[in-house]
Amino acid sequence: MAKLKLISFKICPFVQRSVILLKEKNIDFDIAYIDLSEPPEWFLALSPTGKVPLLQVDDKILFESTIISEYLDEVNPPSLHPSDPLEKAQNRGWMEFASSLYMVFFKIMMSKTKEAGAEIILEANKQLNTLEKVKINEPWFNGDKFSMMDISIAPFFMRLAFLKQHFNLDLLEGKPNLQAWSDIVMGRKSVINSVVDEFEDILLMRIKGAESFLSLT
Ligand SMILES: N[C@@H](CCC(=O)N[C@@H](CS)C(=O)NCC(=O)O)C(=O)O
Repeated sequence: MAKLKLISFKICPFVQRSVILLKEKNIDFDIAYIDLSEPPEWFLALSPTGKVPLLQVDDKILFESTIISEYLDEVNPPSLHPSDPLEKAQNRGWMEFASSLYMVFFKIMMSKTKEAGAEIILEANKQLNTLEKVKINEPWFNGDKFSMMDISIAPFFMRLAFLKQHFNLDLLEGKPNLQAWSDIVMGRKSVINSVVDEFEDILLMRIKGAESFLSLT
C-alpha cells in the first residue's frame, strides 16, 4: 500500500474534494497544511503549478484535484463513477462545470463593491440555474449511488451554506433541486469531516481582509 501525503491549504475547496474522497474510501493519509501567502520552499520545489492540492504517493507527486481524484478512485475500487462510459463522460463534464463554480465563489468573496458583487451573483445564478435543470435524479446526482460528482460539488455547497449563514446571501433560493441536493450532501459524514474546525473563522477573516462587499452588509 502506497504512503499518501496530501498538501493542503485550510480553506481550499479543491483540496477538500481529495479529503472527501479519501474519507469516503477509508484510505489512510497524512496531511500537511501550508500558508499559500507564504508558500514554503519545499512546497514550491515539489509543485509544478504552485497550487494545492498536491498528493505525494510514496516518492511521486500528483497535482490537479481532478487527476488526484481519478487516481484515488482507480486504485481503490469500487469506483465512485457510473460504470457506463457515456454516463461517466457526462459526469466528468459536469465535474468540470462544478470546478468553474469555485471561481465564482472566490469572486463573490473578493468583490469590493455591491455593484461588482451583484454582477457576479448574477453570473452565479445563471450557472446554478443550468445545474438546477440537470439535477433530475434523487437524492444524489446519479440517483441512488453517491458518486464523484457529489464530491465535486460538496465544497461549493458548504461555501453557499456559509454565505447564507453569515451574510444572508442565499444562492439556492428558488432552486429546490439544488437545495435538496445540498442538504443531503452537507449531511454526509465525509463532507462534514472534510474541513478543519477553524474553517469558517478563516474564511470570515479572509473576507474581512479583502474588504469584500459582504462585510459591508
Ligand atoms: N485546477 C486546480 C486548482 C487548484 C487551486 O486553484 N488551488 C488554489 C488554492 S484553493 C491555489 O493553490 N492557489 C495558489 C496560487 O494560485 O498561487 C485543481 O483543481 O487542483
